[in-house]
Amino acid sequence: MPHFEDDQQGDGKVLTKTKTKTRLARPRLYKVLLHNDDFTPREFVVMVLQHVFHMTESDASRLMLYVHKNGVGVVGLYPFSVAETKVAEVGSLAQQAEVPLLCTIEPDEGDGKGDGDGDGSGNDDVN
Ligand code: TYC
Repeated sequence: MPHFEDDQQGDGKVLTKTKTKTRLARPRLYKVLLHNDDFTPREFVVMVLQHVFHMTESDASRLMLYVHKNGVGVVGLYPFSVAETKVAEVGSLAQQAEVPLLCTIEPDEGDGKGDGDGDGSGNDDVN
């Protein structure tokens, strides 16, 4: 039974409002990794990074040298479909040029703080 004071219109009817919160989960991101090899020319790697990932020549050269030294490096973080397309583009350029340049995808496990479920709770628990 509604309380007397809830009848703000004085017509015997009580209005109730329902608020619905809709939160979208943060889209999962994927790392695009570039792998070193002993055969692909440095200039070719730089050209691919500029063409496929829209890097400047100096950023592309820096990343190419990092991968050359360390064996692998992260080119960028992308939603899955974008990451997949870029990896395919690199693969197709490498195949045309007959070089073994390898690019792969790996899920971004994020900052280690969780919250991949997008609820702002700081964990990935199912609510
Ligand atoms: N290591 C190659 C060379 O010395 C250059 C290279 C760099 C190849 C980065 C692949 O992802 C790569 N010619």
